[in-house]
Amino acid sequence: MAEAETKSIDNATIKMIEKAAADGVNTAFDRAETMKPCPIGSVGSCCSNCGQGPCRVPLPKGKEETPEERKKRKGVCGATAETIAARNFIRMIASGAAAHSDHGRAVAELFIAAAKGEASGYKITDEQKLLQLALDLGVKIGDRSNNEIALDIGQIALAEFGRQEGELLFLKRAPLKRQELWRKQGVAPRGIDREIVEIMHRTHMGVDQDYKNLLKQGTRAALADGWGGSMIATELQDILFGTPTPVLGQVNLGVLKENEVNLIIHGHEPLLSEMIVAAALDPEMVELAKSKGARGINLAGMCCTANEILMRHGVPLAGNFLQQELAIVTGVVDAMVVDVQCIMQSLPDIAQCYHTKIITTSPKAKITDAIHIEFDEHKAVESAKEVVRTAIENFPKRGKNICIPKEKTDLIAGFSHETINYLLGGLFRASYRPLNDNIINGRIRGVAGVVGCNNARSIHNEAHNAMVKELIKNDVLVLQTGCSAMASAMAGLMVPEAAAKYAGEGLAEVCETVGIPPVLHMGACVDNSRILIAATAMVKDGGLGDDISDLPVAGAAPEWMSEKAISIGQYFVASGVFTVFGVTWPTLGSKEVTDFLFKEMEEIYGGMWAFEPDPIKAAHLMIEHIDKKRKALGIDKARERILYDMEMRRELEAV
Ligand code: XCC
Repeated sequence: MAEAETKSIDNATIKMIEKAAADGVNTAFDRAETMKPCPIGSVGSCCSNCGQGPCRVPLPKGKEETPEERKKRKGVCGATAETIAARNFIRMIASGAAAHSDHGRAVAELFIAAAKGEASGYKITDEQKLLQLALDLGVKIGDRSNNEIALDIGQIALAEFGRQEGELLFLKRAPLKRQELWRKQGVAPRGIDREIVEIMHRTHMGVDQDYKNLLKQGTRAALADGWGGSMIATELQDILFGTPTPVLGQVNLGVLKENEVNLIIHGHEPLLSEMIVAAALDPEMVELAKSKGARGINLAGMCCTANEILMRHGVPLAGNFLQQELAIVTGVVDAMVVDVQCIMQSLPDIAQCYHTKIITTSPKAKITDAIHIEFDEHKAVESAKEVVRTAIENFPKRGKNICIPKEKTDLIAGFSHETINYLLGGLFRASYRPLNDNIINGRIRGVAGVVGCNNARSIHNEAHNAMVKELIKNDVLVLQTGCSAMASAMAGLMVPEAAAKYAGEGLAEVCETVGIPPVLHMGACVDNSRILIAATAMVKDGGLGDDISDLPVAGAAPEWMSEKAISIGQYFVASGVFTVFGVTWPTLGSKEVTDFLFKEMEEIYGGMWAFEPDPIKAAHLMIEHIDKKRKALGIDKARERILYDMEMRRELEAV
């Protein structure tokens, strides 16, 4: 097996890793070989929170640790392995929640500017969702204009970030039992920023030194992400840019075009990318491209921005996290424009070997050696045109060393909560009833959310594909976001035909009846909030218990790497979902902290974490959990009976 084939299961990726090697270009795949993870830091046992350290608390020698040995495992200040692991873990949550929430804040600010008419190019697109949200938030509708209503909504949403007391408004969307549990546990978030700041305070040297108390604050901040910052981002983006509906798209590096200006939009916030989509369609820009010898302008997305513009405009996906450098290696990317999150600092270095211009746009995220074109939402159209123009002007500078892999796969995206509701029940009786009924009758065994990143420490896309295939084979409907969704799309799992090919009999039957793929693309990582809403809708529709923790559902991030994934996982667990992560687990340096997350959390929240790097084993942990919940609901018999009948039918046919 060639070396590149040990790094990805995707042919386009393998080809570009080989081309990078031939071109003398160093990528994350190479760096992952030379830069080994620190064995102490990777299990959460290194504390660098003060100037007396970093204190590296070694792992216990042997299985049973004596009290004497244990005493030696302390930092200079006396911090124990538990305190250090818990502090590190919740600092990851703080960072992840901050990233999602700052995204939500930017959307809220733009929403207000648009409502005031101060952000030209932006307008309310989904009126129905605007009015629904107004009802949810108690905003007066009457005969007020959309912009007046939107202004109130935007201000209420923005105030959630700085709220100091009470609790976040969207918590009320959760099942009642869950809300009560959060209140009883003291983890109902007061304000988004407040919970994140409090983590930074508590983890400062010499503050909170009880690992359970630290983890509790981690839970509170994570809930402020899922039911706060991320949910605000998703809701307001839908209203501004449109709630996603099914759309045909394509994925993989093969979407790049030799004869067109290729502009890749990479990052997370759709504020900029929406405008770039509009600017690329501008006849003036298309003419300019033609005047430079190009046939047109080809936009493609990378990472979560890709998911945002795919869902709303059908813009193709160039690839997921580990393909960002490789896109440049094709030699045909005229510009890559980035905003925030998951952007590798190596991009300008690699771009130097080709002709690509790397353009940063956010004052929060500059990269040395990149061009900076600051995105000003008040002059969004001009900013976007400048970016597109930069790509066009660079087109004639393309070299001869180009290679576009032929791989590209079709997918259907755009399965927002509203779309699933509609597809299942129709416009006038939209509901989750058919889903619940098919879970109860056993055709669908359960539902799994498979989300998250790629990680250069594991084989690109391998775990995503193996896990998702195993789940659908076992009649588990899969909901996806982020880079994980793109991995499944590349493997052809997001088209309706995938049901007959890969899904179990029961799931395939339901997918064929409704006309959906067995794996549903629900959007970017902030759109994990859509999964929370979908789970709540399942509870509210009845027949599957009265809380999310009663549902036969599970979550996973088999190739996670981002701190955002930890925040997402924690809010899923605290919302009652069994959640399994692959690759590595950041608290293994403390048995107590790990046991709390893996076991005790289930007693408190009904959901818990697990760590299993083998994706097939992890899928079976999820299936076991789903079956456990089916049993508790008393619907395990229905499934057994149906399978038995089908077996019998097959046997009869064979005779
Ligand atoms: Fe980043 Fe969101 Fe992870 Fe992909 S999945 S590597 S966080 S782009 Ni969000």
